[in-house]
Amino acid sequence: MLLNRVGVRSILRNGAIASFGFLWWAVGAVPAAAQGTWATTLAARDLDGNSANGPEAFYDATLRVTWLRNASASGLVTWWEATEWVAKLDVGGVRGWRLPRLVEPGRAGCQWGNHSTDCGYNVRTRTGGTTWTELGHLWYTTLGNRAFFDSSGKKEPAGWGLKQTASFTNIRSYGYWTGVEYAKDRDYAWFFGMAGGGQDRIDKHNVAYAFAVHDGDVGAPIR
Ligand SMILES: [Ca+2]
Repeated sequence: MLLNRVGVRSILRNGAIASFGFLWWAVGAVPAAAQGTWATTLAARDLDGNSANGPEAFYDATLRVTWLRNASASGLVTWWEATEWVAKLDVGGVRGWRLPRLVEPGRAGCQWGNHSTDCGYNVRTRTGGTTWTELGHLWYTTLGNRAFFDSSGKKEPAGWGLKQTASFTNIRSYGYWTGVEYAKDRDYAWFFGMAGGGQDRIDKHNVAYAFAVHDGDVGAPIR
């Protein structure tokens, strides 16, 4: 359990390790067929008044939010820098972006596990009308990716990793900030690891990417 977390953190901190690990683990792996919902739940949105240059965002009909298409526009930033970047973000005149949300189910703090918790892999993403983790829902449900550990705790199941990115650009196999501080220690914030589907908290001084999201449906449909 401890090793899992250390692994996630070393991947978050060091892109070289992430790249090496990703390639190494990919050897002999059987790619999974796309199983995400993106073809029916994500809709292209134009934000810059130019549909010829393609969409700048995707409306997520399940979460009722709009995701910025470029998933690494922030660069690698601390949590405070991510918060500042997203608050100032202006895409074709559209402002009001935020970092992804996360709601801790049950008691405060990380309850580590491989299934249906807030911390670890195969985390609880959405039940009833409650979205527990927007990034987790995007990675597991919308894109259809498989985690580094399956729900029974088996390591490196076939097809694990960031295999599906739909039509987003620049999704990195790296950590992504949520906007949510870790309630038990506010020097930490929650993040989601795009490399292997892990969710955990990490010191805000680390650098990770920021995925901008906007409430509701903004922009114009592109056919
Ligand atoms: Ca456009």
